[in-house]
Amino acid sequence: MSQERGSRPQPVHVTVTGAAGQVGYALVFRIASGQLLGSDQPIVLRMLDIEPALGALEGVAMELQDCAFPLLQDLVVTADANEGFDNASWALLVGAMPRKEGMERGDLLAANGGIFGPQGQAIAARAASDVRVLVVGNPCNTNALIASANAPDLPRDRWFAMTRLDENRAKYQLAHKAGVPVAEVTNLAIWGNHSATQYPDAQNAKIGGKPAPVVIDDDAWLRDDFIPTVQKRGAAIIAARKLSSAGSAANAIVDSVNSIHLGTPAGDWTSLAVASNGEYGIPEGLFFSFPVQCQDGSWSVVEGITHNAEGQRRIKATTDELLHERELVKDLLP
Ligand code: NAX
Repeated sequence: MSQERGSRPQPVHVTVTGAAGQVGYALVFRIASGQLLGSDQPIVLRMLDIEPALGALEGVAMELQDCAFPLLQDLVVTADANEGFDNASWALLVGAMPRKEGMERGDLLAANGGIFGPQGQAIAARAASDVRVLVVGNPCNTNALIASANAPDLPRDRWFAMTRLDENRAKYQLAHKAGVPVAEVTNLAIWGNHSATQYPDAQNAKIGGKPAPVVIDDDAWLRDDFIPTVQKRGAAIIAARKLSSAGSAANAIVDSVNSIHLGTPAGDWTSLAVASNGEYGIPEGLFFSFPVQCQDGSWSVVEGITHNAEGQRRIKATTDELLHERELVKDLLP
């Protein structure tokens, strides 16, 4: 961002779709307070939702005004995607159609394709030239595939789908089991789809710099307890709260952008679903969660990680699921 001598940086436009929803509500205050892009970066917050949600969104806008956030330079409330993404440097695609009773996964994918295709086109047409896009609305990997396919001129390395919440969930489980602070758990990658087939990889994780399986020393727990707990944590939260994760999801969005923007710590990595370039044999173009290192605004998939037979089997299962999802939406990919 350009900065004139002695003046504040130019404001960065951040778009949040589905801003009237529960993740949106947990997210926008954190963005406006400076937690997303830093405490000296003014923000223009562009909140996009559908027409029937605009009344509620006006209420969120009033609350944001009432916080008197020094960094919040301007607020836009709109149901028009072109206006919503205008000049955006960050597009956080949270809004999506929830699965309704009796809806098959294919119907859900198609319904969301109807949202993410046009949003991809609006981003390509209206966003800033440095735009980066994080897709959160589910099924987020395949929604990212659809949106990015509808913005063919935008480099694919600008597109991400979120698996950081799964990573954070996994880190907590390992730290709790080992009886250490969560910050001691590093190098934890989620592989594959943000779904119950994801592979949370404790085998290559570290606790206090040592291999997690050595520290935990309980293979049965890692296989039969840890993996399903992480895979099904979203469902456990719905069962307890009668609502899906919102605060932790918003937190993971902030974490994801922080990692992309500020970089990952030396020797560590984070989990992001990105378009595969064939790494680890994953079919080209699938949005697949990998361990990713970020530095100076660019990123790369960490290469050379090995998996045992069970890890390989799980990675194949999540890849097959993503291939199936791609097949179901192939008519939405121009
Ligand atoms: P809500 O139903 O509370 O909010 C969704 C919002 O999106 C609503 O305000 C709705 O009006 C809006 N919306 C629908 N269609 C839209 C469109 N075409 N343009 C703009 N806005 C639109 O859901 P919430 O709990 O906030 O969850 C949002 C999405 O995040 C869901 O798809 C959910 O499955 C997904 N999640 C993904 C996570 C991840 O780790 N990747 C974790 C959290 C969350 O469950």
